[in-house]
Amino acid sequence: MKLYHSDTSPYVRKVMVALHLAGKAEAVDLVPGSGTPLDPNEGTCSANPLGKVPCLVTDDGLALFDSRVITRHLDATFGIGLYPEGDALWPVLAREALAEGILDAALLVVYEARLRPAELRFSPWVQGQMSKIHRALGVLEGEAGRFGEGFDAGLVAVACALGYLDLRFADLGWREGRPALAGWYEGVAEHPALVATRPA
Ligand SMILES: N[C@@H](CCC(=O)N[C@@H](CS)C(=O)NCC(=O)O)C(=O)O
Repeated sequence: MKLYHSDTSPYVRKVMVALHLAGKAEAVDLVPGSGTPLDPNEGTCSANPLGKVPCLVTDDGLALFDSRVITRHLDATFGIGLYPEGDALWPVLAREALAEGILDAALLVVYEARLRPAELRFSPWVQGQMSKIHRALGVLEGEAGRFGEGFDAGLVAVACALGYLDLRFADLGWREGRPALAGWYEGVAEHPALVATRPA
């Protein structure tokens, strides 16, 4: 397996967490694949026309993206248990999508600041993205008391989203007014799979 990778991508981190949980982190070749819409990575584009990491190329040469497709593939291949059977699947997928939405909004804000020329920036649009993040965090705060000890794909995604907020939005203070979510994250952040994938 080959994984187009970036050390700081929270989407890649979800995949790496799944690989660690599967005990397969060593079975994958990590290929540096960072790029942006303005400066796409050639290697990543050769496997994923969207030019985004993560992209997993299986031993059979199948290129898989995006992160949710990859984690699902890893779960099916290695029996990690991230995606439950039956009706229990839907809340997990919904939470995974919610966390992904936090990441999508956060990444757009990061790109806006890094890539868009200052004179073209539109702050209400950025505020709209930040509002998405706050609303989603509010929902997660209401649910965090029921997260429990284990991991599923939704909780892996939430942990990676919160880790990304710590990395790129340290001033946001997402823990303020969200004690249940903060308490859950404090414990889960010490899980070996999260420690091993913590962005430098
Ligand atoms: N929905 C995708 C998002 C992946 C994504 O946006 N990755 C970023 C790095 S954090 C990227 O490669 N961006 C390059 C680009 O947008 O051109 C997934 O879940 O894998």
